[in-house]
Amino acid sequence: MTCAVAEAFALEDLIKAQAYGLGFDLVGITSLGPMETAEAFDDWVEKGYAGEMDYLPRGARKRRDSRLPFPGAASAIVVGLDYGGREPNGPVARYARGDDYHDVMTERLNELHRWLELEVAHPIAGKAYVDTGPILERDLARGAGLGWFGKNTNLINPRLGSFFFIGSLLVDVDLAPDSPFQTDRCGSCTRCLDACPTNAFVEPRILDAKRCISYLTIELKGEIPDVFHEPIGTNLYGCDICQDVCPYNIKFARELQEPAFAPRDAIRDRDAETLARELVAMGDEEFRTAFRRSPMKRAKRAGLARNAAVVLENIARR
Ligand code: B12
Ligand code: SF4
Ligand code: SF4
Repeated sequence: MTCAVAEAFALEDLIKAQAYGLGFDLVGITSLGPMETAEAFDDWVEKGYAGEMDYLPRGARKRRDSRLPFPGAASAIVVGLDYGGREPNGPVARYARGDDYHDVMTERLNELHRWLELEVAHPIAGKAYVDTGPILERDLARGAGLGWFGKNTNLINPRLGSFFFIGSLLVDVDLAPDSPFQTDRCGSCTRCLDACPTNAFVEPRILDAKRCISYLTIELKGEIPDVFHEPIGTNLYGCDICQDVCPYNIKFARELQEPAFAPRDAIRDRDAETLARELVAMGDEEFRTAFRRSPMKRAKRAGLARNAAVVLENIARR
């Protein structure tokens, strides 16, 4: 766009307008460089809190400095996409009920990239990341002004809560950065720490992932240790408890707007018992069809059947 109206606005404003137009709920810009929380990340890995997620220490060098994942990049356009915190609680965490957010957001960030090239009328080297590279995304998003690190470790926006995904477009253009989000708005609240059924928080903002239901039901490859069976309750895939109790979500969580994240047929309107029984009985082909483009594929059929068995054990115990 080279009309007089566009010339009256800074490129950063046009980028944000375009990103909102593409459906993102939050947009900010940050310069790339050494990450503020690099040391916290190293400590976390060193203490063994990453469990079996070997890709985290493997990418540590790049995670420490956001200029490294995409050499030549100078700025990040960081976006947030809401996934409907007002949706009812259920056996599958809200983030995983519809299409895979990696695909949905990467497509849109690529569209933003193409638009930017047209806008400046020359090629721009850049790459979209949505949990698809060695980036400390919450740190990047805080740097772009999107929110603060809650005691439950989630990035919280004061007007949206925390039920949003983070994505970024790294570009080789020096854009004027937004101010980082400076304040900690958790105050003396400890609701999330108190509500976690597996006591996964070692201290505020430090999560031992090995104890987190999200890790146990999604990332862990082997058997779930017995000690966690009962606390898992009816959480079949992921967990939203430490977000559900957060006052910022209670007040600001939104109705689901993004059709791509609407629950797919295979899980819609199922209580935990029905869904668990259906998953245990599912064959390979049926599983592939039911969970095509779903984040739930990550746990594979065997992982979901393992989780379902734990949930059924808990229901039988009632
Ligand atoms: C590994 C991982 C997990 C692991 C570990 C989570 C964790 N808290 O570390 C598991 C499998 C448990 C997990 C679970 C979930 N995840 Co996850 N996960 C990631 C991933 C791939 C890396 C996170 C990471 O680097 N962890 C290492 C620790 C050290 O970092 P951190 O917890 O993010 O903490 C940062 C800050 O809190 C701060 N910090 C740490 N210590 C301290 C101490 C002080 C004093 C201060 C001030 C700051 C501070 O620095 C850290 C590094 O930047 C990111 C994507 C990405 N590439 O970043 C998604 C990501 C963090 N996950 C996400 C989501 C949605 C979830 C779940 C909600 C899914 C669910 N419903 O089941 C849960 C939430 C559980 C929770 N309370 O965090 C979103 C979070 C969006 C948001 N608004 O925050 C992300 C950003 C993916 C995305 N692109 O949207 N996840
Ligand atoms: S996601 Fe669930 S298990 Fe994990 S820290 Fe939050 S409340 Fe605890
Ligand atoms: S529940 Fe309270 S302490 Fe936890 S993240 Fe929300 S405001 Fe912060």
